[in-house]
Amino acid sequence: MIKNIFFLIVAVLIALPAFADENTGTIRGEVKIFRERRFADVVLYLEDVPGAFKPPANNLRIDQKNLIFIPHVLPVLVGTTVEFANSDTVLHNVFSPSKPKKFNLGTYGKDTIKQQTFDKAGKVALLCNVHTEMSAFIIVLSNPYFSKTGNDGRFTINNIPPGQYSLKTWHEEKRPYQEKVTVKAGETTEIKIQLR
Ligand SMILES: [Cu+2]
Repeated sequence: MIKNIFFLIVAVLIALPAFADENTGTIRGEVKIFRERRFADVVLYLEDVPGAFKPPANNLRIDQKNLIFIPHVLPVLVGTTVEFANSDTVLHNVFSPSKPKKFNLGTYGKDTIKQQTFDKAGKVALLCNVHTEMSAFIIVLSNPYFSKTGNDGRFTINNIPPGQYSLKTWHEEKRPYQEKVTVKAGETTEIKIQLR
């Protein structure tokens, strides 16, 4: 009996994404960067998707470990709160001079967590005034249809309402790229991009 219930739950969980996809579409693809071997940390996002979007109930987190912000790039929806942890034994000071969110969390040590809400879209550069080599970026976006590449350059944006959108890229060094993309219900649109 318990075994049957277990299999039923597993079956429902497997079927769920299929149901969710029925009325929405997916954009999947690959980003390559000219003359690079690592294709990580490219943010892909859709512009002008109508609707009101709630930020995630749970905070996201950026850690500071071995004098590095992890992750180096974090795309978030407008209104998202990000926690800044310090896993190092040295003090860090997180601040940003960027227009969408100027802030300074002060200098703090191990196992202290401070937080900041990002309420305006745009690029927020993170710095540490103890370690000038430390840097990271929070890309604040106006809708939840975004993704970030892994080292292999692959990305997926799920559950997109059908329509025509501009798919845009952000990368800390490369010029932005954009392309018109048509999203159809129940279908996956494949995209290949090369950044220069
Ligand atoms: Cu630091």
